[in-house]
Amino acid sequence: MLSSRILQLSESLNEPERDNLKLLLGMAAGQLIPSDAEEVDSARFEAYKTVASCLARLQPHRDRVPKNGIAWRGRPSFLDHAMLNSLREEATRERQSALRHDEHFLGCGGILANELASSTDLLSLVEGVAGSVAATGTASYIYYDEPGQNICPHIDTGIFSVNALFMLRHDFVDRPLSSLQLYPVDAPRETLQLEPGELIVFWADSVVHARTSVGPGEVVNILTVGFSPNVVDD
Ligand SMILES: O=C(O)CCC(=O)C(=O)O
Ligand SMILES: [Fe+2]
Repeated sequence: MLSSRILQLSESLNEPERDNLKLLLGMAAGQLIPSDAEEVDSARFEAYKTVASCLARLQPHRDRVPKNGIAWRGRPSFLDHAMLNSLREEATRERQSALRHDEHFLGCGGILANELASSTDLLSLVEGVAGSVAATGTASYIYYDEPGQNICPHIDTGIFSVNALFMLRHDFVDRPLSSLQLYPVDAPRETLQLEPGELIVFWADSVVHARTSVGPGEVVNILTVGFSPNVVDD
């Protein structure tokens, strides 16, 4: 099978080469997502499964990743009403300096977001559901506030593997609503509409995911915090 040949090939690569291979597989997987209308046994779906499963199997932490890529979803007990409000206010302030990035705006985490990114509360929640990880300290606000803004299917690459994604604000006038979509290879597609205050912890470097377009009047503000798996207990 092609995927086992690719995995064999990867063993002869050095680390930068392997990272490049993962980048290419991730880009291919993002482009090959079959639409709802396409039959699941289409050639495109087969190609998608090949590249996406190769990529997931190239990750050293592959055995920790659940089939649907989701480690946890819920309202963390440490995130009380006051803290959620303060994060929402900080997100609103940081929106002024956020930069347009493809079809959304990206802002750096402010003081509160950075504190949360290195807090023991969040670290122990993430470690409880995803195993031993190191906080990268990377916290970013993502804003979708112009009609049609979205993120195309992709894999998060680079400095983190586990994404702790907080929904801070979701305002709308009409349905259907924008959602976070996950496209696992061995599990059904996930359509997630997080409530403000909800957190999802997922393996963003192993499962293709996307944000569907916001409609007129719809506003989504997200805070994402990255973690890297420690390899010691793999
Ligand atoms: O908007 C979302 O829910 C997804 C954002 C995303 O792709 C990410 O944080 O890596
Ligand atoms: Fe992402």
